[in-house]
Amino acid sequence: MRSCHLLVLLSLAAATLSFPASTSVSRDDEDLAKKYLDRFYSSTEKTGRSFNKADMEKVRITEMQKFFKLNITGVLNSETLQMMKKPRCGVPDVGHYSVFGEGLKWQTNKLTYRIENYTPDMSTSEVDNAIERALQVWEQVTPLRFTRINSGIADIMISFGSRDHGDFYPFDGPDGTLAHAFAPSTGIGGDAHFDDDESFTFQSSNGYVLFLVAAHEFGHSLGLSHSEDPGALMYPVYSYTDPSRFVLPNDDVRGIQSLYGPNPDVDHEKPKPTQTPTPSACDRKLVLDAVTTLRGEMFFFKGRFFWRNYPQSNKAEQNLVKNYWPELPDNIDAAYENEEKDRVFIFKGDKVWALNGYDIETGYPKSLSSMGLPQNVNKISAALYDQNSGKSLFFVDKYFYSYDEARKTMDKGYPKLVEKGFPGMRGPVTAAVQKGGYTYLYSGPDMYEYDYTARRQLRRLNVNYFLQC
Ligand SMILES: [Ca+2]
Ligand SMILES: [Ca+2]
Ligand SMILES: [Ca+2]
Ligand SMILES: [Zn+2]
Ligand SMILES: [Zn+2]
Repeated sequence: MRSCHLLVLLSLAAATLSFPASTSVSRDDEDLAKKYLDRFYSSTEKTGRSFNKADMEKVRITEMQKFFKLNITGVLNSETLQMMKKPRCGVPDVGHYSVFGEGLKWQTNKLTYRIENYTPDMSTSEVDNAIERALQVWEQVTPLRFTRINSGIADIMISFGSRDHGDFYPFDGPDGTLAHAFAPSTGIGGDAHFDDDESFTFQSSNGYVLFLVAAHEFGHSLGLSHSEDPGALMYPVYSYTDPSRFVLPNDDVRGIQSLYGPNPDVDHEKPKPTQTPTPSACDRKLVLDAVTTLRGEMFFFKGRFFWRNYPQSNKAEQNLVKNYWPELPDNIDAAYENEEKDRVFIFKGDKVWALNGYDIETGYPKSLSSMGLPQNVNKISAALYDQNSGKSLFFVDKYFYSYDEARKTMDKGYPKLVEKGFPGMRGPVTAAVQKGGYTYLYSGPDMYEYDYTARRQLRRLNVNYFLQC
């Protein structure tokens, strides 16, 4: 099965899983896990040794945890289930088709496509435009050229259908499989099918952006398999990006060019827009946007990405902000957790969002002044909650404010120079967090450990300290 499905189970995930607490596994979740492993990790069965059933499950779960860089336990825990419930594509990650194989590519650079029918969700011109731009994504970086035909058999036949639609891979109604596509070959090879029980949109995040789904599917149509890079278009999990600002990530460019080579017609004089590369947790020069705890874990934000760090894990898990919280902006300014209220606050510009696990509290985003900050502060650079004193500290470059959560008032005498509260801290504070009773202030790629109550600097560390690099 060289097909691609985007499983959409986000609402389900939010409804049934507390985040990120470990829970016992329900019967429904076990069924879901079995189906997931059968579909995406079936090939592990072909290993030479004979395993009993329980061992087999363990091997497949381990394979999946490896692919997604989860904590490798070999058991179905809530973290693994949570990943299984994310919207994703259906091409197996480990399987006969995880690598489409040597030479599984088109033998010509001139390909035809045909749009056989339309979805009622969008106007025909919107569908035409979305499909054309999705193909251009690949055309721009390769010698491939696509010509549209309106009758007869094209290399890439594009259609909308629901349930049984003429191949062996029926769609599943709303909120399951979104689309699938077949790797290059004659006949059904290259074809892309979209589940018309989904709601496709031109650019709204309320529904599935046809352009984004199609661009991913056409990657399969051209011979690409899945990428483990969460920033890649070919990552198995769907996420929203503004289609008008879409730039093909480097990982996908490398992938497609390994099959077809670069675009010979590209104007080398003209600077090309490039996607910011997926950040590395081990980059010694990394400057984090924000750091916070969340129910015992640590979250590190950088651009479109964040890392998540568990007490018992040995590697920080990287993901897209949009995969967890589709409504949150990228490139946030600051974040902190108020453990008593079980809320995480996320800041960008003059807005603040309150998170309750996966969910964004209703009524948010609110303005910064709702946190007690003065009207003239229109952006903060870092924030933390001091458990000892019950104060929230808001950093605005070299100054900080102290907000009394109990009395709901800003403490008198603020803003103060950061150096007054944190002796030895001279640069601007770019991120901050409190962990295990210690306060950590980041200034660019440097990090300083403080005992805030004693107003004492304890250690100078680096940005990677908590990132399990
Ligand atoms: Ca075909
Ligand atoms: Ca579906
Ligand atoms: Ca920041
Ligand atoms: Zn896919
Ligand atoms: Zn199909």
